Amino acid sequence: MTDCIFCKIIAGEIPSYTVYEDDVVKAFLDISQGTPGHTLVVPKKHVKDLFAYDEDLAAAVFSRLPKIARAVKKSNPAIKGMNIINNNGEVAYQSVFHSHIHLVPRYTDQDDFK
Ligand code: DGP
Repeated sequence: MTDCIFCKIIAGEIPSYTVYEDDVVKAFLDISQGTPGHTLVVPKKHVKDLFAYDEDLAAAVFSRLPKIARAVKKSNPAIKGMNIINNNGEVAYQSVFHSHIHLVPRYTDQDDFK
């Protein structure tokens, strides 16, 4: 999709800090760090939201989460836990309409998590 910001990041037309990449997903740091290390896991195929996935793509994308979560956790020993967030639809706070999964590292139960 030509006017999709995440398609442009995947194509390398907009810079991002890549955490992980393979043939199915690209994971990169969120521009707005909820906590340090906040990462977005994005399917390379343009799908709008969860409702648009078929089973094969869902299996391929979501099965990669543990590996990427471990890589983020390993990058900083202070990370003690992680939230996985996936917003679908404007009413659910989705603002970029190319599906993505937020991995939000947690350091303490008092994190200033925006
Ligand atoms: P959501 O509200 O769930 O659709 O989250 C969209 C996220 O995308 C938001 O946390 C900020 C992030 N974001 C938007 N534009 C860019 C960008 O150009 N680069 C990066 N790295 N992240 C972006």
